Amino acid sequence: MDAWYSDHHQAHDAQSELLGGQLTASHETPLRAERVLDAFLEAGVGLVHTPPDAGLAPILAVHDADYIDFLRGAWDAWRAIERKHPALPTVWHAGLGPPAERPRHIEGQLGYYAMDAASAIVAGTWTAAYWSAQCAIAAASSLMQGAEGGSAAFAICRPPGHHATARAMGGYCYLNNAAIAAQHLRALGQPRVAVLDIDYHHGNGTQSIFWQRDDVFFASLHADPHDDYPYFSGHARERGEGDGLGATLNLPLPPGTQAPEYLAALEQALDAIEAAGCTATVVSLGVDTFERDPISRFKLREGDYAQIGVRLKRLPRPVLFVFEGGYATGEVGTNAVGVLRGYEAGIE
Ligand code: SP5
Ligand code: ZN
Repeated sequence: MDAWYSDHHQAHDAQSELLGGQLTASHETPLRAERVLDAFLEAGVGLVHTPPDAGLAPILAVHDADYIDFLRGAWDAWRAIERKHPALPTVWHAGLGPPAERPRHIEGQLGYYAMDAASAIVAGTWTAAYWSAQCAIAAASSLMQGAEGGSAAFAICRPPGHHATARAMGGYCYLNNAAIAAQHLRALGQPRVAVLDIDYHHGNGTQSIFWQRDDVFFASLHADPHDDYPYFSGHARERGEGDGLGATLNLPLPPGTQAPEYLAALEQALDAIEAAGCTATVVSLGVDTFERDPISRFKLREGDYAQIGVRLKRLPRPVLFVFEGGYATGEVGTNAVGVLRGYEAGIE
């Protein structure tokens, strides 16, 4: 399988995040994507392509236009009042009535369009997020053209995407690369697309984007939201609404989860995707389930990632892998590529 990668991601280095009451160095660093690229090349999985510019249309098919305008202009507005630090929100509506109205001041806008104080905007954030999404779009297109060949592709996206909703950033995410790819596969003719999210954190953004839709089936394995970020979604009782009722499946798992329980839950998700009659799959591939991940609490080991990959051969093809989280910089590349290698070995 081939991969899509853009070095524009380097323009986004958020520097700080608010974690545990402290402004600390961001865990989401440029080094992560470089490690994944290196591991992909070293393993000889396939070729690496630079995405062409498919423009804003596939992004606007998922995200609200006012949110995109905000992302594009936020740094300049922030720089006009604050010259030293990355832009981070400090105030939120928090569901207090009356309904929120977009404030004029950038400080208010940051809170209006953000779900946490861990996702800073710096000078290169928009450029990096835009090209991260373009990697996902190009990889999806390639699967429909049969061009760069094969029934699987890997988008080395950075910044990640699965926490971003149609109109909010958070969890280091600005544009929802996986949702944009799934929507793009729909636009290119796939009747029903599965999104399987195996990042440690619940893909709250992806879930919310497809919550009321039947044409994209969302299944996620993640830390129980009682115990970890994003806290406000990912419970097993959340199954979608309206036309989307039954097209969302959440499999929350406890802190300390190891491979046997993890793989059992994965089989459940794969059974549900099989039953849903999907014709293509997007995998939100986070490897922050790793035992030495600095912000997570599952206990998967290096060898487990190939085991995950082998099981994913049951997914409806074509399959697009979209890189999400994973913060143990020493192992993030080999773990992510471990899934791809297991997958390729598992395909007959
Ligand atoms: C894409 C992705 O994986 N985003 C994750 C964002 C998580 N941010 C909040 C993490 C809170 C962790 N709290 C436990 C700290 C342990 N020292
Ligand atoms: Zn994560």
